[in-house]
Amino acid sequence: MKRPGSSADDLGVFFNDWHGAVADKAATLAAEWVVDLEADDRERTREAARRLAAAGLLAYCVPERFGGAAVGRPDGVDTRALTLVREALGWADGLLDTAFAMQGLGSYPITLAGSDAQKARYLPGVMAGERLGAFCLTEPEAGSDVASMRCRARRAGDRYIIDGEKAWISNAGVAGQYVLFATVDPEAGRRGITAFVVEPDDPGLSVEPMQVIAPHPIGRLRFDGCAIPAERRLGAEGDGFKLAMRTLDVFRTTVGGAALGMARRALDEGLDRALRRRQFGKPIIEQQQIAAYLADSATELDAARLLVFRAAHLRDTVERRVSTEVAMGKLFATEAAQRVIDRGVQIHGGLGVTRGSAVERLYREIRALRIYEGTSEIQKVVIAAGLKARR
Ligand code: COS
Repeated sequence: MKRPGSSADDLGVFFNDWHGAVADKAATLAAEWVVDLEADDRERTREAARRLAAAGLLAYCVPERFGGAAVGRPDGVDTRALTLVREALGWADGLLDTAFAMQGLGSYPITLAGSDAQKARYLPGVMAGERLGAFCLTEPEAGSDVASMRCRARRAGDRYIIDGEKAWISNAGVAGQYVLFATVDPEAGRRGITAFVVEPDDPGLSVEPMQVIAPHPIGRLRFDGCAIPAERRLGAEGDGFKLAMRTLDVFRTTVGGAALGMARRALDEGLDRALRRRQFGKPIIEQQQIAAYLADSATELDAARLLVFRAAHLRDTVERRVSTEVAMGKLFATEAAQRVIDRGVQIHGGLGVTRGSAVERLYREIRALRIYEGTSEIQKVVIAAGLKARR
C-alpha cells in the first residue's frame, strides 16, 4: 500500500511530535482511501466525512476546549495540523481533501464568533462527520470583491429575513449547516457584512447543483424570504467581513497544504513512470528533458513546502496578522503545483490525458485551488498591501 510522504518527516523545524502523530494518522487514511470515480459525488462526500471522523481527523477542526482535539493558540486551531492533514489528503483524492476542508472552513467562524449555544449545537456534528459544513461568501456578481455582496439580511423582530443568491458553494445540497455571509446594509460596504448559520430545512432556501471540472457536491443557493431565528447570527452585525478574513488566514494556508499533496503525488507518479517507461532503448528518465522536468518539480515542491509551513508556523506562534505570508504560501504552492502536475501529465504522454490515470485526475483537481479562497491575483493584492503597510 503506497503512503504519502509528509512535510512532518523532514521539516522538523516547523513541527513538534504531536504534529508528526497527526500527519501519520492522515497518511494512513490517505493510503487506505480508494478513489471511486464512478460513485455518486454526494455519497462519496458523506463516506469521506464518515472516514475522516473515524480516523479522528475532524477533531482537529475544533479546539480542545470545545470538545475537539486541536491544541495551541487561544482560538485553539492548529494551522500546521490542518495543513499537514490536507497535504496527505490532497495526495490521495481531491474530493477527500475537500470534504475535510469544508468541515474546517464551514465551522471555524462558529468557533471564532459563535455563542456557547451555537458551538454546542453545531460543533459536535462537525467532528462526527454527520453535519457537513459550508462557507457561503461568493455570489454570482461578488467574488474577489466581497464587500459588493448583495445577499441581504433584514431584521424583523426576533428573526432575520434573507434574500439573495450565493454561488460555487461546496457541499450545497449535502450540508447540515451553511455559514452565510450577508449584508444588513448594502450601502455600508464591508461594514454591513454579517455572518449567520442557515440550516438546510429553513423555509425559503433552495439549492441548484453546479458541475465543475473536478466533480464534488457544489451549487447555487437561493434565499427567497428565508426566515431564520435572530440567535443564528454569528457575532455582531457588521463583523462578518473580518470574520471571513480571519477564517481565510487559516484556510488559505491549508489550501497550500492540499496543493503540496497534489504536487507530491504528481511527482511520485512522474518519477515512477520515468523509471519504468522505456523509449529509444532506455528508461525515459535518462532523457535530459525528462530528468529536468523532475528536477524542476522537486525543487519547486520543496520551495512551496517551506513557504506554506512558514505561514502555518507563524499563524500558530505569533500574535500579529500574517496575511502576507499566508498569501505568499497559497500563491506559490498552488501555482507551483499546477506546473508540477502539468509536467507529470507530460511525462505520462497519452496516459496522462486518459481518464482513470492519477495525473489526469490531479490535472483537473488542482485548477480550482488557484481560484478558490482568493484567486492568485487577490493573493498578490494582499502581498502588495502588506509591503505597503511595512513602509
Ligand atoms: N484578519 C483580521 N482583519 C482583517 C483581515 C484579516 N486577515 N484582513 C482584513 N482585515 C480588516 C482590516 O484590518 C480592515 O479593518 P479596519 O476597517 O478596522 O481598518 C478591514 O478588514 C478591511 O481590510 P482591507 O482594507 O485590507 O480590505 P479590502 O476591502 O481592501 O479587501 C481583499 C481585501 C481584496 C483582500 C478581500 O476582499 C479579499 O480577500 N477578497 C477575496 C475574497 C475571497 O477569498 N473569496 C473567495 C471566497 S471563499 S471560496
